[in-house]
Amino acid sequence: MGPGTAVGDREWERELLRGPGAAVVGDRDREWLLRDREWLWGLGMAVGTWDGTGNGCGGSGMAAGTGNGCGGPGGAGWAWHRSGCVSRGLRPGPASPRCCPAPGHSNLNINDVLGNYSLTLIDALDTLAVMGNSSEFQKAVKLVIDTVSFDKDSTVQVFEATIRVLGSLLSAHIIITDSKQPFGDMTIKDYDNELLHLAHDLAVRLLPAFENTKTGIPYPRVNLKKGVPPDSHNETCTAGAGSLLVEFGILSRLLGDSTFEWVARRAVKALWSLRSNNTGLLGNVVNIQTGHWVGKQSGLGAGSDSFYEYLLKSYILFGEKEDLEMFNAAYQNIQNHLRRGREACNEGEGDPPLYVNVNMYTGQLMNTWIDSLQAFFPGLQVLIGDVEDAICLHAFYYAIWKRYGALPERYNWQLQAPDVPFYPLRPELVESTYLLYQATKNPFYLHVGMDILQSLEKYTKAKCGYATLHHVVEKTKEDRMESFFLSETCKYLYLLFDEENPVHKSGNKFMFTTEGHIVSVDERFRNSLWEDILPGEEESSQKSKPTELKAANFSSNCNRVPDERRYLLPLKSNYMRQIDRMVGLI
Ligand code: DMJ
Repeated sequence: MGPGTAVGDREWERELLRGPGAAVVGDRDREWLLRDREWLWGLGMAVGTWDGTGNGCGGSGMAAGTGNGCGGPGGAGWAWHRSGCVSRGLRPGPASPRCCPAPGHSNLNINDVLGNYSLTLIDALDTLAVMGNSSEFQKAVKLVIDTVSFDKDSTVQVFEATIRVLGSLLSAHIIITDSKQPFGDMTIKDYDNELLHLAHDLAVRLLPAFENTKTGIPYPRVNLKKGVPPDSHNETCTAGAGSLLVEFGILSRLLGDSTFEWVARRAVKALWSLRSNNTGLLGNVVNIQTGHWVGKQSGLGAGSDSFYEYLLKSYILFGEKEDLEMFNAAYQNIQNHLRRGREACNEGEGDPPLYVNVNMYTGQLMNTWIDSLQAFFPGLQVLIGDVEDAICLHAFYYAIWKRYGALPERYNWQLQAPDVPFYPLRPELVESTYLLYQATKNPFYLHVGMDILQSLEKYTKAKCGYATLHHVVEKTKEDRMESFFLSETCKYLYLLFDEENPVHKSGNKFMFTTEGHIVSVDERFRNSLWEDILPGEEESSQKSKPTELKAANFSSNCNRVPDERRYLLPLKSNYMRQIDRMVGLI
């Protein structure tokens, strides 16, 4: 029987279903899976019970420590709050909660991501709403209002503070003030826009990063009290500097103050103007004063990922035509220079399509690894309707997941081995899985989600939460749970299985920020109140209807996925096997 025939696919599918972790496909299985949402609730409770009244942090997959032995009385989440060691990130082990190092501490990885401003609590707010848990949402919001202050001698990354903190505050504010209340009653008694004020305060503290830079590209770090540290270096990455527009734009439009959107947009345009004349590609590290590319690697992973994502998402939200034009050009250049392998995902000869890292000026291969971060790209492709291509790249990452039960931070496709072996509970593969399921409704993606979920349970579950895998082969753990585990990984997993969720059923249109924060695609974000007062910007503020969204070189959209493909594997079995071979699975 020839590979790729319908019957071949079905056989392979059955084989797949007999394999370990196979549980889904077919209505009965799906029912069972949906019943298992209770388990997901447990996972969701990783963000719940902020007052520490829960019993035992391990029960029902509960994380963030709500019981004894997890960072003091009431568990880590509570202990942070009471001990003055207000949460920066989470330590899922039964040790004391992670405290922020002293200001100026050299451990940048901890210091300037965690920020000493209740990062995990804030980042998880809208996850509670999406899960319909109004009491915990209201409790968490009040805790933020009562305890969080940004008036701190704390040096933070502008990018991380924007996507994790600013984005979450704005998202929660929008949910609270939405007159339709799609997630149930998420209103807060006597709410006086406190979250919006907090967001504003934080953004003002980030603004110094955009001053004294000759290109308009911001400094990567800023001290919340003192501005840009005197010893700041002048190099930043493309994603860090160029993915601020969604949050800054929302803030500007809610406040009617163009400043924030203006600086973020200026940074995007500055980066865009530095693309190579030859390939149209951008590098990954740039000098903010000279505009010279320090990192000439062009790829879709670390240092670049969300730059592309935000070109498209800014357009979806604000309808500014120039954002779509930049995105379309960037997408075309990516296809021309980064994509390797056969032309079509699901037909023809040759290696499976893969997006590699190249020199931005020549388009020549720079290395043979791919980042786990790049697994977001199929999700982005879904948003523009390039579902066919998305299926292939997603399948590649899923094969890596199957091999290790996690995604190594960097995987070397030539050596078929991890180059950087840790897995910090990143969401990108789940995110793409969720979006592909929404686009295709193919139960295969429920199977993938279940597989991911079971691996998380098996390898990363710790006493007080879910732990970073230090090594995906050895399965050793680190006492660290990144805040994006709650804001993204849990949220996308939950939504994947919750078909009735208001996100899917309320009739509202929602978009996810790069940190997974939910924002309604709302007419009010399409009106910039300052248009009249900024003459000469008419061109850039041209609006286009969402229906005009059409990316360059897209080969399909979700309506074009033929019916039979919805019930078979999304990718022909011979191609699936080819990918499995490529990652050393078979
Ligand atoms: C998140 O903070 C965001 O998704 C960001 O865009 C990339 N990295 C992490 C998750 O891996």
